[in-house]
Amino acid sequence: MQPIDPTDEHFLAAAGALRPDLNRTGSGVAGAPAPDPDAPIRPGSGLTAAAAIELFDAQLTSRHLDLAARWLRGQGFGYYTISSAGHEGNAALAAVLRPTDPALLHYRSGGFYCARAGQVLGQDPIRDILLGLVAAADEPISGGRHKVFGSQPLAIIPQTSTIASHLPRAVGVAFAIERARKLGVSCRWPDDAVTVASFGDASANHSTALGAMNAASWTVHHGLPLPLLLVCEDNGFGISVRTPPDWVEATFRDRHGIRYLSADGCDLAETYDRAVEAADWVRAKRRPAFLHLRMVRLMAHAGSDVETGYRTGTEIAADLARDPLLGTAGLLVRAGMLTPQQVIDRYEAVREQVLAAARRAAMRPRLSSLRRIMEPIAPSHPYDVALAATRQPDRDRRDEVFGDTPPESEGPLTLAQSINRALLEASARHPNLIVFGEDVGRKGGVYGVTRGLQRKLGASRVFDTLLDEQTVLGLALGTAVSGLLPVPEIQYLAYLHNAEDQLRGEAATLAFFSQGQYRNPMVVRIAGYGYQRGFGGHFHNDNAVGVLRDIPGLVIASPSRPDDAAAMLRTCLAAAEVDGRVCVFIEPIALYHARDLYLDGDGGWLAHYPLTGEHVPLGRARTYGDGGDLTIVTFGNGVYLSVRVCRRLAAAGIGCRVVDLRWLAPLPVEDLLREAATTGRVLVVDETRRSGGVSEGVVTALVDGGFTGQVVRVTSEDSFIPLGDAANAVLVSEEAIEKAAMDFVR
Ligand SMILES: Cc1ncc(C[n+]2csc(CCOP(=O)(O)OP(=O)(O)O)c2C)c(N)n1
Ligand SMILES: [Mg+2]
Repeated sequence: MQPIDPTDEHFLAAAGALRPDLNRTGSGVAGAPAPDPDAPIRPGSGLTAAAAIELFDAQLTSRHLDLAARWLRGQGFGYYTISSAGHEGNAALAAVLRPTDPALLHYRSGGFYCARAGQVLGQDPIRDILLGLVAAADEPISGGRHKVFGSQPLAIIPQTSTIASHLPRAVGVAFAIERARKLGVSCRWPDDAVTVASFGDASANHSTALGAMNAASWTVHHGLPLPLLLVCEDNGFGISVRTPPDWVEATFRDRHGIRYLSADGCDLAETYDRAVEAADWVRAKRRPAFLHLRMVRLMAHAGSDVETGYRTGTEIAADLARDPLLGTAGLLVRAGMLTPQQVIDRYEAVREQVLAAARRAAMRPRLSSLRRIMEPIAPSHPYDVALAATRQPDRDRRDEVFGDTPPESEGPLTLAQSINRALLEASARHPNLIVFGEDVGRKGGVYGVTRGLQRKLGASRVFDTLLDEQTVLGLALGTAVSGLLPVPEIQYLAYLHNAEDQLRGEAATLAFFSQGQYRNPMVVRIAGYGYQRGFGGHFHNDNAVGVLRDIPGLVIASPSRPDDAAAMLRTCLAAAEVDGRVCVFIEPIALYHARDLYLDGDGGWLAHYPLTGEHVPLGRARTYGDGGDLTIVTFGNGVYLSVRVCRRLAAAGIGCRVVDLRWLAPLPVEDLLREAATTGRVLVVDETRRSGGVSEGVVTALVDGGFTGQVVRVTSEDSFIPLGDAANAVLVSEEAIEKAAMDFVR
């Protein structure tokens, strides 16, 4: 076969020119004794000749997979051409780790993947990677949904394309290994595992990467263990943008609490030795290290990238001369393990093997059925969820946390109290549950919702994080995929947005891109919505949920009443446990401490704690009243406002019913259509926005469901929330609801 890329051509020419080191024993010269496979590949290195040969094969395989990717693309079969060429030194990283060490990898990890696959029986990395390149339906990790390095048997958690977005999760995974052991609950990874996370030099600048490293430093500073090996694969470029040669070292050499090591990533023996040092240190000390590997990027950024537009020919030639495959071939030839011809023969044999497999892969069926494509997004087993939600909590643990006053015996509770008790109860039902966020520990939350939890459950289960929502969610992602059941808190809805990709891009997609082989069950509690009396302004009254509503598979719970809140929290935790669902639980701040409904002292917004056997099925609404003139459809604060308005409407002779949606996703369509049909008139009361708010979904569901009556909506305005009383001008008011209802019915 003719070489198909300059990298290919260069390797063949340069490998043929390699020469053995005549000063070394067994130097491959005819008649010399055969070299000892257990001897170091180079004096002073811990890498044996035998191991070097194995890693060379992994490197060759990776390279030919990259060449095959270009061939497949050219033939119209392949969809992906970002290569690992120049980064194959990461095979050494796999060699120094265990195949049970969780890995979150850079997209140039072909060498690592092939080397790790060689450590586990029954793996066929050539087939699996090729199936990924052609998006075949039987590709084992994503089933043709995405080209990723991921594998369940190889403990490689697949990554998204968003650079650095896996690093907060990596911190969470490392944290989980130690925390699960401390709590005595089971973990997906062995007790002494090391988490490895790799990324590029340009990615290292991303705030997500820096946030994760900061979180690692913070963790160490607090004396907590964090077995995390960060690996920066520095090829000096982020597509066309240069990273100065000394930037990564200057920036990361002295990170507080993170040990820095570096190596020439094109030299397999040096990479191996430094990686052994780093991995052994992390494993033994349970502290993070940063391994900086200087590499080259061959075959450009991707197949479509013409690098001559931003690099000189001399530079490109200098990188080719540093080809890590050539480096390893040189080690092997110099040690007398292979002759130059044997190197070339081996290279060509792997080419043939990979190309033959590529031809087979190209013929594999692709994903075509919609049902199959979407299957992993929102698994739903309502019966099992109901069982899990209503399962008796461990009695001893429950007694321990509640003492003499179980919540059923407490008398009516506020929303905040009810959620508080539900979290305590959940700790007894789910021994792997952990609660964390900014201020949730000592202070018990800005609004007291988690008050007393840390004292009762201990600081290992209920703890404060540093002030970084990306880290809060990353901890949830990493602990969840490791087997814990995280309940992170985002202090205000407005502050979700700076970390939102961790939910949208990472949490919500994991099951989709791994066919459920990796899941990150969690319940993210978010204090939200407007009408706060104490604390004004937009950011403490943010009412925008559009950004959540369009995330496929995300469960959005929006309790309004105290009893529903506890029961819905049970459901969310059960849906997370049973179906691996990612749930967002939006708590209306303005109702946290509400007690009365119509009159001072009436206690109309308090409720008794639900009995253990009660839960609220996903996507089921609740109706208040049975009036026949008008159906008000609402949620959150809208329930409180609408129920009050209803009483006034009743006095005016208008019979209303108020439907509390309770779930903003999935919407309770069946209940909605039934209640709408009963009156034939629907007034949607939506405290979020007129555009992108919940009401758009409700109206659409009515139309889709064939509702033939009339629909009107009152919503908050498409505005940010101003400070003080001006807020009332943009938020839905009782007056607006009442007027709309009157106009509608009369
Ligand atoms: C958050 C984000 N922004 C932009 C991109 C587009 N992009 C993909 S790779 C890349 C460069 C990454 O460079 P580096 O981290 O050095 O990795 P390398 O490709 O050099 O190995 C960019 C900008 C992305 N994937 N994610
Ligand atoms: Mg780079």
